[in-house]
Amino acid sequence: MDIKIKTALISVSDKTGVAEFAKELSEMGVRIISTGGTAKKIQQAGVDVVSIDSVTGFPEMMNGRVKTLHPIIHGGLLGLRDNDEHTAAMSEHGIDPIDLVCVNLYPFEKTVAKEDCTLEDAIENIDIGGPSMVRSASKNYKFVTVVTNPSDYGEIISQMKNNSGSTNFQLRERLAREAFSLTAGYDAAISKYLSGRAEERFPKKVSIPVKKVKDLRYGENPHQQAAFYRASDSKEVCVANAEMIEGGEKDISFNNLLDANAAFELVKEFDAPAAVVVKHLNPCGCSFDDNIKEAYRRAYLGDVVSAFGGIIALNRPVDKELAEVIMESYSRFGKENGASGFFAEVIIAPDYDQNALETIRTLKGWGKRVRLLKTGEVSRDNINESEYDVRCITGGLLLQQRDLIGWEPELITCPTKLKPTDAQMEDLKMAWICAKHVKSNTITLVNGRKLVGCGAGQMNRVESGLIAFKNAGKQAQGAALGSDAFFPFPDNVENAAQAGVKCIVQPGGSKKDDEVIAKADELGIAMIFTGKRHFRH
Ligand code: 93A
Repeated sequence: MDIKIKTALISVSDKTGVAEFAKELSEMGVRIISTGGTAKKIQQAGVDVVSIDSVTGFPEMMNGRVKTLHPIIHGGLLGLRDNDEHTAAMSEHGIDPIDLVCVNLYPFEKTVAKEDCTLEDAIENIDIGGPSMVRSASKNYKFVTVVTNPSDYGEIISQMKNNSGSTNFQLRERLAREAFSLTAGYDAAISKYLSGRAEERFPKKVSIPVKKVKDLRYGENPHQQAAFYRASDSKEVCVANAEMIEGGEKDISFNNLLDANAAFELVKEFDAPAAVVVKHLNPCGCSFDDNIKEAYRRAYLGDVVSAFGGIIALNRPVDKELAEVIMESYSRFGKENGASGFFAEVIIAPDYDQNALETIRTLKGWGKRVRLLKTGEVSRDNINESEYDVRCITGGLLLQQRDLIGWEPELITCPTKLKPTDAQMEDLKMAWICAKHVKSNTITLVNGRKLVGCGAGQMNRVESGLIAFKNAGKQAQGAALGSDAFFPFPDNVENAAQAGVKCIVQPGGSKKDDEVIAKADELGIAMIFTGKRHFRH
């Protein structure tokens, strides 16, 4: 079927030959609608043009992001001329048919090929309106001619000239085929570019700027030499950037730095005053409270045996009173609670006042041995998200983004019949945050804002649970349980119920979730799913 071209819409980025094409069309009596830059170019050649905004009744807006995206345009392209309903809709809404679309797209590939191309440049060069018109016209090629390549202008004009201003079906079909292949290639280029950017996060060559701080006494063991380097562009409030204000009798060690980092990264998660005691990279004590002294006292009492020789992290400055409470755990209340003795290797806190320092120094015994690290005010605003988490394997390095995700209330679901109470929810949140900072497999137990049990680094999750329950003893009664990854079987739920656990937080997503949920329902446990896991290998 031949279709006479009465109205043409021209909107091109590559303006090669467009003025001549428009002139020829115009001379055959075709009405030409056009967008900003194209209209200007055509007008300069002395050809009459109708501006797109006078057709749509809307100005081109948002820096040109919206210019042709309008039902007046897409109705004119998509409406079937031989369908009564379509033609009725067109006349009802004042939509004139558009018989020819001449479009070429924003030069996305050329833009991203430039060396200095920014993400913003690339995004702005994703053409939306152009491909939309091309696709609308191509879908309706029975009636509409779509031109996407200046090399086709000549053939179209000559066919129209020889055919009373019409194009034939065969030509329109070929042009539509080419047009769909153009938009498919265009989208593929965008997708490829964006995937390439994902790869760029981990470039082929890595250079992480670091500055040597000092040689360390030794590494993990006395027969290993070691040194401490600081990432020179890191502004984060963290152990690496902390100031050692009291060195103890021996300088801070490789293991002290690792443990201090583990302790401080956990205490940083809390907005409320919080205290953490870490041993061998895992927290054995953690608590928060309106009052930092109470938070410390409860953190310490979570596991007085493991706290011996631990690392204490606080997210509030240490004053004399807090220093006294810490000292008391060495003497009176530590002993009252079953500790045979106590000392801490490191205390890490935002600051220490003069009286606190004197209190710590005057204590015979570990007061002289403890290393004090001062970090400055704890803030999560300056966490450097682009920083890598670097791990070593023999002969290589592994890089990953840091695990900066914490508690995400919008992702939480509760599949059990019982729902956690507000108080349980608070403990579940803490159990979850603590689990994130424990070596996998992890089971944490929190009761009344206090970490009371922790099973870390076991080769199966059941064993981690059993350790946590044993750790907690009576404190497991009514506790909230956190698991860093899903339960593959219901066995952990059974053991938890036996220990007195009343609520559970875990990612969910196991093949056997149904069985796990059924077990929790049977045993009267409220369980929530976080939808994300926190492996820490
Ligand atoms: O930014 S867009 O995606 N939004 C639109 O509504 C739109 N309509 C046409 N880009 C749009 N276009 C594109 O503008 C065409 O595909 C063409 O590449 C270009 C022509 O703009 P001008 O005539 O102002 O030079």
